[in-house]
Amino acid sequence: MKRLAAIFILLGFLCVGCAEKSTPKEVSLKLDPSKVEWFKDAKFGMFMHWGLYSILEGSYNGHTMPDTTFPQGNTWYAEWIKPRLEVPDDYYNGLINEFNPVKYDPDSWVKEAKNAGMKYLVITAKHHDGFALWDSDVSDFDIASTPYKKDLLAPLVAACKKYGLKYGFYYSHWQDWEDPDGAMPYWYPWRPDEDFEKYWQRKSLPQVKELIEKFDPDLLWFDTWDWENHITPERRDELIRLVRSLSDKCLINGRICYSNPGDNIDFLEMHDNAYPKEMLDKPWQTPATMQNSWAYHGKDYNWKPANRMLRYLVNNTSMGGNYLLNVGPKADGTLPAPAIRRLREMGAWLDVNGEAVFGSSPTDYKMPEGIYTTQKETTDGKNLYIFLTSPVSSVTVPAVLSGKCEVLETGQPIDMSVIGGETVITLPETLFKDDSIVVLRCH
Ligand code: JFZ
Repeated sequence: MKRLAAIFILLGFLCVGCAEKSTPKEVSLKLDPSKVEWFKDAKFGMFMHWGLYSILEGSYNGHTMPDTTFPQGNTWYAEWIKPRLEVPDDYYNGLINEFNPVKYDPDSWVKEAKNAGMKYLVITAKHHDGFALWDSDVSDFDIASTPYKKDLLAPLVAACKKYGLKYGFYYSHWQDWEDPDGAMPYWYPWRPDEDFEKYWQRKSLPQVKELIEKFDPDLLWFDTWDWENHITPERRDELIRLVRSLSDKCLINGRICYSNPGDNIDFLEMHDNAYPKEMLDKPWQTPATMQNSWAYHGKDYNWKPANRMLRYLVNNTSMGGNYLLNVGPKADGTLPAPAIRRLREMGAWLDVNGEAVFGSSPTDYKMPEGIYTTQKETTDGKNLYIFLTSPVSSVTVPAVLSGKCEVLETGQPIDMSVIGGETVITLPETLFKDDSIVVLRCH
């Protein structure tokens, strides 16, 4: 009898233990909608892929990605080098002894982002390889185990605060190639669900908790895709509940469970480099690369021109979405020169045209290909902004505009005439002096 009582008491204690460990059930899975406003106004953010893979720069043992001599090698994504170019575990995980970003200067990173017009920054706190950029209490596969030793996230967060940028973390909650129970790419044996559960409870959830408690992020960027995966609606909600219980502001993206994000996420994440041609019923963003690869790839020369990236930004703005543009820093902590030049070009354009982008909202005008519109209430009334991405001789707006029209950059007056219920704007040929996007402000 005594023994039975003792067992009951013990069970009681265990239960209290589990209640403490798991998160309170009564917490709402929905975030206060006002907390998403900054995101909707932000339009432009910086994504950063940085980790052990940055050391390899897309090449290993004489092979460079993409390399079709490997069955799974046909991709540019340098952060995927380990499974794709079949880098042995020991070699790859041993890179932890080499990662030493002595030139890391987060102040200069955030300054570049700020000058480019970006309003938030999202960095890979942990990518699929399992390596944590902060000093994690949960796993030793982290920055503290490198020669550099020092946490990389706290100084970045401080710089974001200094320059007024919101900040968030990419956290690979599903794939983890270092943890013995983490999910692996689809061509590996399927990780049994009960094993995955161990990783989930031992590393994934605790590291998310750690990230929120240590750094108080504005956003968490989770990643799954269309393959069969371990993130069931139950696990998805368990993770959402954890985030909500620890933060009343942290946004969660739709890729937490790509094919079934549910109603409690805060914004949708498009496919990589995918630009919707229509409005969506939730806030959204496109994660986009500057090279083909996310992580810095030394032989990926496919740098997109700044002007094209501005077009993507404008497309998304006109559809109510954001553009999260990626920069892959080098392993030494510096930003690649081609990335810096593009950021500065984009920033220079936004310096004079940002009024038409930031804080604007979409219109419901259907415009011809290559012409985009936004609108905004300003002190002198409601402005319509028209983005011309290539030379045209006239634009017809399906509305009556009674005020004036001018080129936003120069103030050059532009002729408008109302015909029927429409307004025809006539553009001089001399307007298109180079291939940059011309913005008109009309009201
Ligand atoms: C994922 C990662 O695997 C990749 O390394 C990078 O971090 C990127 C931002 O996200 O890649 C994906 C995710 C989803 C799809 C494609 C690539 N998808 O749904 O097609």
